[in-house]
Amino acid sequence: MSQIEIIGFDASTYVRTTRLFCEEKGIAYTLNPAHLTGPQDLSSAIHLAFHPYGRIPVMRHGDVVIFETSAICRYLEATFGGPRLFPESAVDAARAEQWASALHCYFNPVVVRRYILEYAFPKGEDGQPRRDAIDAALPDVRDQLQIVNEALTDGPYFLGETITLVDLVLLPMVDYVAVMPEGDELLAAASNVRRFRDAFSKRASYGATLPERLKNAA
Ligand SMILES: N[C@@H](CCC(=O)N[C@@H](CS)C(=O)NCC(=O)O)C(=O)O
Repeated sequence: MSQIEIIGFDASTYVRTTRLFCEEKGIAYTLNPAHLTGPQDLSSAIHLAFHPYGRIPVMRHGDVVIFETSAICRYLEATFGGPRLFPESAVDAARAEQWASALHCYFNPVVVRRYILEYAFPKGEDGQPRRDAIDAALPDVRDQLQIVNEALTDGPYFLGETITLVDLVLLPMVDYVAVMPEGDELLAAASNVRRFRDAFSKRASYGATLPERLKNAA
């Protein structure tokens, strides 16, 4: 049977979620940037044939091509063995999906798009991060972290001791927050989020998926 290919860059938070999923379940995969040499290739015809919205990750398994992180993980869960990462009980399954959806729709646009990407891809005239954009984002970043901090009260993970997909969605974003110039201060004010990251960082899947960019920052 053909191997799982994850198409995307290792720096991408959502690509890391799918890699974490494979690692946690013991699924062999390759990270294959293939036709992707840089962000500009996301709008190439070849990539749009895989992902009509020009995003990553995409998963290829033989003839099966899936885009969108949750859909990829659902396919992997249904196709392979290993520990369950989608909870079984109705309440836990709904809770995990509720938080995953909130992270995609509310947390990511603020914390990744308005804050982390401002540092990662500076848009200032002098090639520097735009200080006014970062300062405008920071109160909203703090609010988002507080909401998740509250959800992690029992912790260390969203559903307690057992890891599920939603934790794999959060970890890559929090890992970038930690290395931002304001990271220490932000996580000091969100101690459950810091505990979550500390617990996750002890898992083998964490080191196996650490982006080059974060290896250099550590
Ligand atoms: N809803 C998508 C989000 C994917 C996404 O936004 N990926 C980012 C990388 S982490 C991306 O492709 N960014 C490129 C862009 O926005 O042009 C999913 O769950 O896979």
